[in-house]
Amino acid sequence: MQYDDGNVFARILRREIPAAIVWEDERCLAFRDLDPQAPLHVLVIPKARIPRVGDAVEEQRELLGHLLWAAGEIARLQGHGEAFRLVVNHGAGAGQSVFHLHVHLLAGRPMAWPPG
Ligand code: DGP
Repeated sequence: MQYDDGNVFARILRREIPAAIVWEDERCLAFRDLDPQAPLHVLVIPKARIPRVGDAVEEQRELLGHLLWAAGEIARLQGHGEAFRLVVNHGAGAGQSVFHLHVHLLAGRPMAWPPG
């Protein structure tokens, strides 16, 4: 899939629109979800232009791991290191609405299984 530079997370990365940022490093940015589904709901996004997780190329394998590592660090720093859930939606059919790869970090309430 082609990457669209006008998507809302690209605009957050360019600081064109505000976000409640909780983490930033050389490879990723994390900020609170506008429509939180749990007491802690953070989106971890790469700075690289990747529309969906399945669009990442082989050279970006380490970056994908970095996003998971950062999510775990954020959960711990936010006081939820013992229980959290990570979700990545790939494609509209799976619930993806913003086409810049993002990892949902959810914590602070019981999590049902299977997910909806
Ligand atoms: P998904 O459905 O997996 O593509 O998740 C997109 C998430 O992005 C959704 O939980 C709501 C969130 N979101 C959409 N627009 C904005 C925004 O402008 N700011 C922030 N912080 N979150 C947004």
